[in-house]
Amino acid sequence: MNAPQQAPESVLVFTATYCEAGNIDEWHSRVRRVLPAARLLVIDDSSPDGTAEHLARIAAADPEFEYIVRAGKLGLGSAHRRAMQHGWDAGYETLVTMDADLSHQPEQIPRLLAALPGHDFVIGTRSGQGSCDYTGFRRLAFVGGNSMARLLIPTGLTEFTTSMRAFNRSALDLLLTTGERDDGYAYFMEVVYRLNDAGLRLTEVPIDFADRTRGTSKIPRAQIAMSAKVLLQLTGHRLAKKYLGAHTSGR
Ligand SMILES: Nc1nc2c(ncn2[C@@H]2O[C@H](COP(=O)(O)OP(=O)(O)O)[C@@H](O)[C@H]2O)c(=O)[nH]1
Ligand SMILES: [Mg+2]
Repeated sequence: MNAPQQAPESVLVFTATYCEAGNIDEWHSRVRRVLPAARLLVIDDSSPDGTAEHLARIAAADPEFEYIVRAGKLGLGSAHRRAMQHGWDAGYETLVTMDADLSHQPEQIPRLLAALPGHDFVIGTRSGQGSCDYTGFRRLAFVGGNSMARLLIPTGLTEFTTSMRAFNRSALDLLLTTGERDDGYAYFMEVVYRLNDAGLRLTEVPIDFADRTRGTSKIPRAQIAMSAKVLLQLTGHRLAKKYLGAHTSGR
C-alpha cells in the first residue's frame, strides 16, 4: 500500500459518532496504527450508549486525539461541516473523513492520501475495482443512487454518497463558503456537486466497504427519498447554468 505523501502532522482524520460504543475503540486503534502521528477528531452527538466515555478514555491515552460532544443529535452533515471548519481553522493541509462503524477500513486511508497531490478532493469508490457488501434494499439504494448521480451530475466519478474522502484546503475553503443544505446522503452528494461545479480537481480510489457488524444504521431510510429530490434539484441547477447561464444558487 502506498505511504502518505504529506507530513502526517498536517493530516486531520475525522469521524462522526452516534451510538458507536462498540466500534470506536477499534476505529481509533486501527487509524492510529496506520497514521501514528496524525491528529484524530471525533464529533459525537451525545450518544445515549456511552460512546463519549470511550472517547474520554481514548483522549486520556492519546495526546493527538480530540473529541467534541454536541448537545444532541444534530445530524451527520452538520458534524462533517463542523469538522471542516475545525480543520480549516487549525491549519491542517488535509482532512480525511470516514464512518466510525468500520465500514470504511482505516488501512485504506493511505490510498486517499496518495491520490490527493494534484487533486483537491478524493473519494473512495465502492464501484469498479472497489467493493460493497450491501445486499437487498441497501444494495438497491447504493447502486440506484450512485447510477442516477453519475447520469445526472457528470463529474467523471462513480461514487457520490460514501463519506470516505480526503480534502485539501482549497476544497475546504470552497465548502465552508457554500453551505450545503441537506443532511445524510444528500449532503454527501451535494458536496461532490459543489466541488465539481466550482472547477476543483476531483478523483477517486477504490475502497472495500463492509456493512457494519456492530450497532445499527442511524440514517433514516427517508433520507434516500430526500437524496433523490436533492439530486433532481442539483441537476436543475446544472442545466440552468449550462443552457441559461443562470446565476442561481441551486436552492
Ligand atoms: N455525530 C453524529 N454522527 C452520526 C449521526 N448519524 C450517523 N452518525 C455516524 O455517521 C456514520 C454513518 O452512519 P451509519 O448509521 O453507519 O449510516 P449507514 O452506514 O449509511 O447506515 C457512523 O459513524 C455514525 O455513527 C448523527 O446524527 N450525528
Ligand atoms: Mg454505516
